Amino acid sequence: MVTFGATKVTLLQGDITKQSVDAIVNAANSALAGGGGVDGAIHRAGGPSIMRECDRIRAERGGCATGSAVTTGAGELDAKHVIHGVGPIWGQASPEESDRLLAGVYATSLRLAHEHGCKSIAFPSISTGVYGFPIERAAPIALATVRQTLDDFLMDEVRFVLFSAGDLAVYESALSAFAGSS
Ligand code: AR6
Repeated sequence: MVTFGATKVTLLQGDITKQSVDAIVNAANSALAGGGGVDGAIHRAGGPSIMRECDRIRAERGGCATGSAVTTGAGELDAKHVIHGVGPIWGQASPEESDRLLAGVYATSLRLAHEHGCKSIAFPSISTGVYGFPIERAAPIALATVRQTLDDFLMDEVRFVLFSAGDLAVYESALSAFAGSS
């Protein structure tokens, strides 16, 4: 088992909508309009109440900026909250700015989870599907940002739920670089 300080860090291959955690993170778009990939799966499994809350946030605040995140309830999911993070679309900004925006999603998600009293959180691999961010570049950013942000917003468990065996292998390799250095 890998720990970042007092936090258990778990990698697994699976479907994030099946996770039993306090907060499930969605890979959303800035309009919070739903879509395919993990976003579609979360809205399908969680039911219409999540989109109703997204509609309200869009009406009140115009959605969510890239690099940030917003929180809704989790509908029928086995979680208390869904945190909708908006990752960068690869190629729209410089690689360095894209790195910064991706890190912002992970850091903001942990802060929001902490503010809502969550002790466990599950992340998908944000931006590495339709948004095209190379996963070999994204995985170390996700892990490093989480490790750093946990200093301020402690969790009992952070779970990374990877959809494919290949994606899991990339995260395992990135995590092994952190193992033992917590
Ligand atoms: N559980 C865990 N991971 C999943 C699941 C699932 N059920 N389904 C897909 N993935 P993507 P993005 C993985 O495209 O790149 C949407 O249309 C997937 O294999 O979902 O941030 C939104 O509305 C990939 O590794 O998110 C946005 O418009 C990872 O989740 C846009 O896509 C992220 O892929 C966001 O693009």
